[in-house]
Amino acid sequence: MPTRSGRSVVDLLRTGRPLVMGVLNVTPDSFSDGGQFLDPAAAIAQARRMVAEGADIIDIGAESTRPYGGATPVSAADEIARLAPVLPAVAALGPPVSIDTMKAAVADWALDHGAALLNDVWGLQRDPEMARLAARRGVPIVVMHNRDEADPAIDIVADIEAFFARSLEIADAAGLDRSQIVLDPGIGFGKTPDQSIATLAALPRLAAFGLPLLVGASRKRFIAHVSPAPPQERLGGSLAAHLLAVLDGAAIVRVHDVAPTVQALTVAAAIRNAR
Ligand code: HH2
Repeated sequence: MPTRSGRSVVDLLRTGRPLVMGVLNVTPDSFSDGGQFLDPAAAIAQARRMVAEGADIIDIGAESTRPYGGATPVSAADEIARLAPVLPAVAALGPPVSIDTMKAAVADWALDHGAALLNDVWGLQRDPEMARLAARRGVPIVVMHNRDEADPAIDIVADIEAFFARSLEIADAAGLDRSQIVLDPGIGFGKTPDQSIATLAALPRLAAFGLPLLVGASRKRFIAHVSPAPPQERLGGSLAAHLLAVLDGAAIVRVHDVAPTVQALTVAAAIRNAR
Protein backbone atom coordinates (compact mmCIF):
# COMPACT_ATOMS: atom_id res chain seq x y z
CA MET A 1 0.00 0.00 0.00
CA PRO A 2 1.65 3.31 -1.06
CA THR A 3 1.70 6.02 1.61
CA ARG A 4 1.56 9.79 1.19
CA SER A 5 5.34 9.75 0.73
CA GLY A 6 4.68 7.39 -2.20
CA ARG A 7 6.85 4.65 -0.65
CA SER A 8 5.38 1.57 0.94
CA VAL A 9 6.98 -0.11 3.92
CA VAL A 10 7.81 -3.10 1.71
CA ASP A 11 9.61 -0.74 -0.75
CA LEU A 12 11.54 0.80 2.15
CA LEU A 13 12.55 -2.66 3.38
CA ARG A 14 13.79 -3.52 -0.12
CA THR A 15 16.37 -0.69 0.07
CA GLY A 16 18.34 -2.91 2.48
CA ARG A 17 19.13 0.14 4.63
CA PRO A 18 18.19 -0.25 8.32
CA LEU A 19 14.97 1.64 8.96
CA VAL A 20 14.29 3.78 12.02
CA MET A 21 10.77 3.58 13.45
CA GLY A 22 10.01 6.49 15.79
CA VAL A 23 7.72 5.76 18.76
CA LEU A 24 4.72 8.02 19.39
CA ASN A 25 2.79 7.05 22.52
CA VAL A 26 -0.56 8.83 22.77
CA THR A 27 -1.04 7.37 26.24
CA PRO A 28 -1.11 8.49 29.87
CA ASP A 29 0.88 5.50 31.14
CA SER A 30 3.64 4.36 28.75
CA PHE A 31 6.68 3.13 30.68
CA SER A 32 9.13 5.84 29.56
CA ASP A 33 7.08 8.76 28.23
CA GLY A 34 3.52 8.25 29.51
CA GLY A 35 1.46 11.45 29.42
CA GLN A 36 4.04 13.45 27.43
CA PHE A 37 2.15 13.20 24.12
CA LEU A 38 -1.45 12.64 25.18
CA ASP A 39 -2.29 16.16 24.06
CA PRO A 40 -2.87 15.95 20.25
CA ALA A 41 -0.85 19.11 19.49
CA ALA A 42 2.12 17.77 21.48
CA ALA A 43 1.81 14.39 19.73
CA ILE A 44 1.74 15.90 16.24
CA ALA A 45 4.69 18.17 17.09
CA GLN A 46 6.66 15.15 18.32
CA ALA A 47 5.85 13.24 15.10
CA ARG A 48 6.95 16.25 13.02
CA ARG A 49 10.18 16.39 14.97
CA MET A 50 10.88 12.68 14.50
CA VAL A 51 10.25 12.98 10.75
CA ALA A 52 12.65 15.96 10.58
CA GLU A 53 15.22 13.88 12.47
CA GLY A 54 15.04 11.15 9.84
CA ALA A 55 12.45 8.62 11.06
CA ASP A 56 11.43 6.26 8.24
CA ILE A 57 8.22 5.11 9.96
CA ILE A 58 6.15 6.55 12.83
CA ASP A 59 4.62 3.96 15.16
CA ILE A 60 1.57 5.32 16.98
CA GLY A 61 0.15 3.58 20.03
CA ALA A 62 -2.84 4.62 22.13
CA GLU A 63 -2.72 1.77 24.65
CA SER A 64 0.37 1.15 26.73
CA THR A 65 1.56 -2.42 26.32
CA ARG A 66 3.57 -1.93 29.52
CA PRO A 67 6.15 -4.62 28.98
CA TYR A 68 6.75 -4.60 32.75
CA GLY A 69 3.10 -4.90 33.82
CA GLY A 70 0.65 -2.39 35.23
CA ALA A 71 -1.02 -1.37 31.96
CA THR A 72 -4.58 -0.09 32.26
CA PRO A 73 -6.65 -1.86 29.60
CA VAL A 74 -8.25 0.56 27.14
CA SER A 75 -11.41 -0.14 25.11
CA ALA A 76 -11.29 0.02 21.31
CA ALA A 77 -13.51 3.12 21.45
CA ASP A 78 -11.12 4.88 23.86
CA GLU A 79 -8.11 3.91 21.76
CA ILE A 80 -9.77 5.32 18.63
CA ALA A 81 -10.77 8.49 20.51
CA ARG A 82 -7.09 9.07 21.39
CA LEU A 83 -5.94 8.31 17.83
CA ALA A 84 -8.57 10.33 15.94
CA PRO A 85 -7.08 13.81 16.46
CA VAL A 86 -3.53 12.55 15.82
CA LEU A 87 -3.17 9.68 13.34
CA PRO A 88 -4.54 11.33 10.16
CA ALA A 89 -2.38 14.44 10.77
CA VAL A 90 0.73 12.29 11.30
CA ALA A 91 -0.03 10.22 8.17
CA ALA A 92 -0.17 13.50 6.22
CA LEU A 93 3.49 14.20 7.15
CA GLY A 94 4.62 11.64 4.55
CA PRO A 95 6.45 8.65 6.06
CA PRO A 96 4.39 5.51 6.60
CA VAL A 97 2.48 5.31 9.87
CA SER A 98 2.30 2.10 11.83
CA ILE A 99 -0.49 1.38 14.31
CA ASP A 100 0.61 -0.30 17.55
CA THR A 101 -2.53 -2.08 18.67
CA MET A 102 -3.56 -5.59 19.64
CA LYS A 103 -7.18 -5.00 18.55
CA ALA A 104 -8.25 -5.66 14.96
CA ALA A 105 -11.10 -3.12 15.27
CA VAL A 106 -8.60 -0.35 16.09
CA ALA A 107 -6.24 -1.53 13.33
CA ASP A 108 -9.12 -1.47 10.81
CA TRP A 109 -10.03 2.10 11.81
CA ALA A 110 -6.37 3.16 11.59
CA LEU A 111 -6.02 1.71 8.07
CA ASP A 112 -9.04 3.76 7.02
CA HIS A 113 -7.37 6.89 8.41
CA GLY A 114 -3.89 6.66 6.90
CA ALA A 115 -1.96 3.87 8.64
CA ALA A 116 0.10 1.67 6.32
CA LEU A 117 1.55 -0.93 8.69
CA LEU A 118 0.11 -2.97 11.58
CA ASN A 119 2.09 -3.67 14.74
CA ASP A 120 0.61 -6.50 16.82
CA VAL A 121 2.42 -7.07 20.13
CA TRP A 122 0.60 -10.40 20.44
CA GLY A 123 1.86 -11.72 17.11
CA LEU A 124 -1.57 -12.66 15.61
CA GLN A 125 -2.29 -14.82 18.68
CA ARG A 126 -4.63 -12.62 20.74
CA ASP A 127 -7.24 -11.16 18.40
CA PRO A 128 -8.22 -13.83 15.86
CA GLU A 129 -9.35 -11.14 13.41
CA MET A 130 -5.89 -9.55 13.14
CA ALA A 131 -4.43 -11.99 10.57
CA ARG A 132 -7.61 -11.95 8.46
CA LEU A 133 -7.65 -8.13 8.55
CA ALA A 134 -4.01 -7.85 7.40
CA ALA A 135 -4.70 -10.37 4.61
CA ARG A 136 -7.90 -8.65 3.49
CA ARG A 137 -6.37 -5.17 3.51
CA GLY A 138 -3.07 -6.31 1.95
CA VAL A 139 -0.92 -4.50 4.51
CA PRO A 140 2.35 -5.47 6.16
CA ILE A 141 2.28 -6.46 9.82
CA VAL A 142 4.81 -6.71 12.63
CA VAL A 143 4.36 -10.03 14.43
CA MET A 144 5.84 -9.70 17.93
CA HIS A 145 6.64 -12.46 20.44
CA ASN A 146 4.94 -12.10 23.79
CA ARG A 147 4.12 -14.12 26.90
CA ASP A 148 1.70 -13.48 29.75
CA GLU A 149 4.58 -13.65 32.19
CA ALA A 150 8.28 -14.30 32.25
CA ASP A 151 9.56 -17.75 33.21
CA PRO A 152 13.27 -17.62 33.98
CA ALA A 153 13.49 -21.42 33.65
CA ILE A 154 12.67 -21.64 29.94
CA ASP A 155 14.89 -21.43 26.86
CA ILE A 156 13.58 -18.09 25.66
CA VAL A 157 14.97 -18.35 22.14
CA ALA A 158 13.31 -21.74 21.61
CA ASP A 159 10.07 -20.23 22.96
CA ILE A 160 10.30 -17.35 20.47
CA GLU A 161 10.96 -19.76 17.60
CA ALA A 162 7.92 -21.88 18.54
CA PHE A 163 5.77 -18.75 18.87
CA PHE A 164 6.86 -17.44 15.45
CA ALA A 165 6.15 -20.85 13.89
CA ARG A 166 2.61 -20.76 15.35
CA SER A 167 2.09 -17.14 14.17
CA LEU A 168 3.18 -18.10 10.66
CA GLU A 169 0.69 -21.00 10.65
CA ILE A 170 -2.05 -18.54 11.61
CA ALA A 171 -0.87 -16.14 8.90
CA ASP A 172 -0.87 -18.93 6.27
CA ALA A 173 -4.37 -20.06 7.29
CA ALA A 174 -5.62 -16.47 6.93
CA GLY A 175 -4.05 -16.13 3.48
CA LEU A 176 -1.57 -13.51 4.68
CA ASP A 177 1.40 -13.39 2.33
CA ARG A 178 4.80 -13.98 3.97
CA SER A 179 6.18 -10.97 2.08
CA GLN A 180 3.98 -8.82 4.33
CA ILE A 181 5.40 -10.13 7.63
CA VAL A 182 8.06 -8.60 9.85
CA LEU A 183 9.10 -10.64 12.93
CA ASP A 184 9.94 -9.03 16.27
CA PRO A 185 11.29 -10.97 19.28
CA GLY A 186 9.59 -8.51 21.67
CA ILE A 187 12.43 -7.26 23.84
CA GLY A 188 11.19 -6.92 27.45
CA PHE A 189 7.86 -8.69 26.85
CA GLY A 190 7.39 -11.80 29.01
CA LYS A 191 11.15 -11.95 29.45
CA THR A 192 13.52 -11.46 32.35
CA PRO A 193 16.27 -8.88 31.66
CA ASP A 194 18.74 -11.73 31.13
CA GLN A 195 16.33 -13.32 28.64
CA SER A 196 16.05 -10.01 26.75
CA ILE A 197 19.84 -9.95 26.49
CA ALA A 198 19.90 -13.61 25.40
CA THR A 199 17.28 -12.76 22.77
CA LEU A 200 19.33 -9.88 21.39
CA ALA A 201 22.36 -12.17 21.29
CA ALA A 202 20.36 -14.73 19.26
CA LEU A 203 19.19 -12.49 16.40
CA PRO A 204 21.28 -14.39 13.81
CA ARG A 205 19.32 -17.55 14.81
CA LEU A 206 15.98 -15.75 14.41
CA ALA A 207 17.08 -14.48 11.00
CA ALA A 208 16.78 -18.11 9.86
CA PHE A 209 13.02 -17.52 9.45
CA GLY A 210 14.03 -15.56 6.35
CA LEU A 211 11.82 -12.59 7.23
CA PRO A 212 12.82 -9.03 8.15
CA LEU A 213 13.40 -8.53 11.88
CA LEU A 214 12.31 -5.54 13.96
CA VAL A 215 14.05 -4.85 17.27
CA GLY A 216 12.64 -2.53 19.93
CA ALA A 217 15.20 -2.22 22.71
CA SER A 218 14.64 1.48 23.35
CA ARG A 219 14.92 2.44 27.04
CA LYS A 220 14.01 -1.07 28.14
CA ARG A 221 14.71 -2.54 31.55
CA PHE A 222 17.47 -4.96 30.52
CA ILE A 223 19.64 -1.87 29.97
CA ALA A 224 19.29 -0.85 33.63
CA HIS A 225 19.93 -4.45 34.64
CA VAL A 226 23.52 -4.16 33.39
CA SER A 227 23.96 -0.38 33.78
CA PRO A 228 21.50 1.11 36.31
CA ALA A 229 19.60 4.18 35.02
CA PRO A 230 15.98 5.39 34.90
CA PRO A 231 14.13 4.95 31.55
CA GLN A 232 14.87 8.47 30.29
CA GLU A 233 18.60 7.94 30.86
CA ARG A 234 19.02 4.75 28.83
CA LEU A 235 20.00 6.30 25.50
CA GLY A 236 23.54 4.89 25.51
CA GLY A 237 22.29 1.37 26.15
CA SER A 238 19.55 1.75 23.54
CA LEU A 239 22.08 2.87 20.90
CA ALA A 240 24.43 -0.01 21.73
CA ALA A 241 21.62 -2.57 21.47
CA HIS A 242 20.22 -1.19 18.21
CA LEU A 243 23.63 -0.85 16.57
CA LEU A 244 24.48 -4.47 17.36
CA ALA A 245 21.02 -5.54 16.20
CA VAL A 246 21.57 -3.84 12.84
CA LEU A 247 24.99 -5.48 12.51
CA ASP A 248 23.18 -8.79 13.10
CA GLY A 249 20.77 -7.98 10.28
CA ALA A 250 17.80 -6.23 11.95
CA ALA A 251 15.80 -4.44 9.26
CA ILE A 252 13.95 -2.00 11.55
CA VAL A 253 14.76 -0.51 14.95
CA ARG A 254 11.93 0.97 17.04
CA VAL A 255 13.21 3.93 19.04
CA HIS A 256 12.13 6.87 21.18
CA ASP A 257 15.28 8.89 20.37
CA VAL A 258 15.35 9.25 16.58
CA ALA A 259 18.15 11.81 16.00
CA PRO A 260 20.87 9.99 18.00
CA THR A 261 19.87 6.67 16.45
CA VAL A 262 20.00 8.01 12.89
CA GLN A 263 23.40 9.55 13.65
CA ALA A 264 24.77 6.31 15.15
CA LEU A 265 23.57 4.21 12.21
CA THR A 266 24.85 6.72 9.64
CA VAL A 267 28.33 6.85 11.20
CA ALA A 268 28.47 3.07 11.52
CA ALA A 269 27.49 2.70 7.84
CA ALA A 270 30.14 5.22 6.77
CA ILE A 271 32.84 3.29 8.63
CA ARG A 272 31.69 -0.06 7.27
CA ASN A 273 31.57 1.34 3.71
CA ALA A 274 35.16 2.56 4.06
CA ARG A 275 36.48 -0.91 4.96
N1 HH2 B 1 7.72 -2.19 22.59
C1 HH2 B 1 6.77 -1.43 23.18
C2 HH2 B 1 5.54 -1.20 22.54
N2 HH2 B 1 5.30 -1.70 21.31
N3 HH2 B 1 6.01 -2.97 19.45
C3 HH2 B 1 6.93 -3.73 18.86
N4 HH2 B 1 6.69 -4.24 17.64
N5 HH2 B 1 8.14 -4.00 19.45
C4 HH2 B 1 8.46 -3.52 20.68
O1 HH2 B 1 9.57 -3.82 21.20
C5 HH2 B 1 7.48 -2.71 21.36
C6 HH2 B 1 6.24 -2.46 20.70
C7 HH2 B 1 7.04 -0.84 24.52
O2 HH2 B 1 7.59 0.46 24.42
P1 HH2 B 1 6.70 1.77 24.53
O3 HH2 B 1 5.77 1.88 23.37
O4 HH2 B 1 7.57 2.95 24.75
O5 HH2 B 1 5.92 1.55 25.89
P2 HH2 B 1 4.39 1.32 26.22
O6 HH2 B 1 4.01 0.00 25.65
O7 HH2 B 1 4.37 1.35 27.72
O8 HH2 B 1 3.59 2.43 25.61
